[in-house]
Amino acid sequence: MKTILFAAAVLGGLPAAAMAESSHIMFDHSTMAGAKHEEEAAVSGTGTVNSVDADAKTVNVTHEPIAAIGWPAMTMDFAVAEGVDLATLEAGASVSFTLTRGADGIYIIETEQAR
Ligand SMILES: [Cu+2]
Repeated sequence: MKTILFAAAVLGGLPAAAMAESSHIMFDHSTMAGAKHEEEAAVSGTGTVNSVDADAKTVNVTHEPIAAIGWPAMTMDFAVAEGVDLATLEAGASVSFTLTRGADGIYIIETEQAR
C-alpha cells in the first residue's frame, strides 16, 4: 500500500487530465469490459521489464494484452509478491508472470521469470 499512497500524493496536485494519463497503479482495471471479478484464479501474462525497484518491490512492465482480465497492452507499475526474486530481473528482460488480486482489488505479480 505504500506505493499506492505515494502515487496518490504525487498525483494529488495534478489536473484530472494528467491523472488519467498517469500510472496504472491508480487505475481500476476491473471496470474494463471482460473483467471477471468473481474469478480470483491466477492470471498469466507476458511483457518486457522497463525498470526494477528491488527496495520498493515494484517493477515497471510493458505487458501484452491479458484477455483473461480484459486488459489491453500497456505500460504500468506492478507491486511484486514477497516470493519473487527481483535480483534475477533487469531492465529489458522479457518475462512471463502471474498476477493475483489482493483484497484491495489491485493485481500484483505473484510469480515472474525470464523467458
Ligand atoms: Cu495494466
